[in-house]
Amino acid sequence: MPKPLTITTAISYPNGRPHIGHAYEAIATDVFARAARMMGRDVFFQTGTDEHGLKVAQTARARNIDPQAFVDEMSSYFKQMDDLLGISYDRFIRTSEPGHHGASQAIWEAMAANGDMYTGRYEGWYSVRDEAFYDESELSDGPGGEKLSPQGTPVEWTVEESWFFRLSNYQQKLLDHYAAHPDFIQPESRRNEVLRFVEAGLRDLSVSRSTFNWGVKVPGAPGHVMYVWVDALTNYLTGCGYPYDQERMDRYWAPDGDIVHIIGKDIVRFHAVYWPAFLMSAKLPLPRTIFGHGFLLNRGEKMSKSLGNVADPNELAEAFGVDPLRYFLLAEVGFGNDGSYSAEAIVHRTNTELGNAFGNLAQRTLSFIAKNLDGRLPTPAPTEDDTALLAAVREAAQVEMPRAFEALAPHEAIQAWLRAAYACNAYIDAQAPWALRKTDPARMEAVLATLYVAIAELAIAILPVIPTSATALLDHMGVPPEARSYAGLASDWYDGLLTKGYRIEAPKPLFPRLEVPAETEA
Ligand code: ME8
Repeated sequence: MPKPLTITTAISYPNGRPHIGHAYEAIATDVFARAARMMGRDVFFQTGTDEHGLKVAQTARARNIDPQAFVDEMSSYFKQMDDLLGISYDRFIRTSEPGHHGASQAIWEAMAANGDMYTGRYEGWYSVRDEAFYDESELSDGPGGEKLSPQGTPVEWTVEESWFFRLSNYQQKLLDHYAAHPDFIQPESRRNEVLRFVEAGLRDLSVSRSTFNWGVKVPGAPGHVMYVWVDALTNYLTGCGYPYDQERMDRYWAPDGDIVHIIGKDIVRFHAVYWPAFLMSAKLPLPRTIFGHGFLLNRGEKMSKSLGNVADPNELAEAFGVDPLRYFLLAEVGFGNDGSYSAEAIVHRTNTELGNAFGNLAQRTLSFIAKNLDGRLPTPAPTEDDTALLAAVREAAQVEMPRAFEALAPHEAIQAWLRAAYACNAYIDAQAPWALRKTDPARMEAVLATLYVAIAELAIAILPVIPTSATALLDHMGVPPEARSYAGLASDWYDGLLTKGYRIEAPKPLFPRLEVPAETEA
């Protein structure tokens, strides 16, 4: 049996509405979770909202709302977005849940028991927008001479009583871990950044705040709440049962477990430096991989609220459809790189790839079977051309695609899928079944049966990316649920894919042609 997989997104700050970057991360992680389930794995997929900290507290105060009431409302927009986009999370966690407070206090106490916590006075730079402390040497000067963080956000000089975590004790242990586990930080560029940062030396980390109270209380230290990243990172453990449910921990957070965090490139330091140090200190297992994906830019410009170009994922899904949006985001951008999106690019890719290369292929083939074979699938004697096509499709659908999803390379999976779809198009043009109808009906049957199998396999293999449309197609084709996995396909080309006695009818178009909405035209 393959190991269980624990896979997570970052948890989002609910201080504003979700944007396309949040949607991108949720969709990519959902695709990995769905693909792993189709490989027969026991998957725990968690996402949620990161509700404490100064940023959320300040936004609530500015709106004159109690922080809890504020996050109750804002968190619901993230959950709604996930549900709209078909995100198959097993748990949507909110860090204001009481169980999460308990888990954060438990890891704090475990770190304290290890001798890693002490009190002191913090004096230094803090960015509320990043919820991050920065060293003077990391800052740059803004246009007005103000200090800016490496992310370009404003920083303020902060002085307060605080608890510290002995991060400096973990420098060598972290470097050893990175060396022994080359896959721990991905992609390579992110790994190099982290190595440089840790090699330069680690200072102890301020891990509590005493000037506001919107957070998890530090055990035994009245007036202190935890630095938001301590409780935020602990969300991953909370969902796995820590510290109350050891059986669940053994299943989803085991010492040799397969734990993957999918996050954006701006928060790799927290996940690849602080988090493993906290876990080592608390004597808990480490994740296998931290993957820092790239940023999505609106036509190449960084999105920000002040630029007024934060695309609402709900609006994009409504304009173009959920599956085209999911497909576009993963096909367009090599996972790990930055990418940009525009209405024109979404429309173009949907029409050419989903519509022409795959949708029309399915439409033509199934209509032909409905019309000329009375909806029945024959069991033909395949020729070399047929087996060559099916071998190519099967290699893509059953070998390359699951392998690429496992390697967190969804764009490679989609490329393999598209190559196979183009091979099917070349095959249908070369075999010309419409001409065979009169000249060689037996051969026509073989061609149609071959195409049926190829399309079914391609629809199964792309299920993680476009679950709604691929499911609709498979239902229409009469492909039984047990065949819809990377493991469960029939060994014989023509057997097992069609439910016995099922009659195929002409389908409706799978991917209606999209137009660029008028207001976004240049
Ligand atoms: O960082 N493109 O929350 P967040 C792609 N609460 N991804 C983007 C993006 C963009 N334009 N903008 C943001 C936080 N992201 C913390 C995480 S985890 C224990 C705590 C990604 O709401 C970002 O990199 O600012 C992060 O992975 C996620 O969206 C949530 O960002």
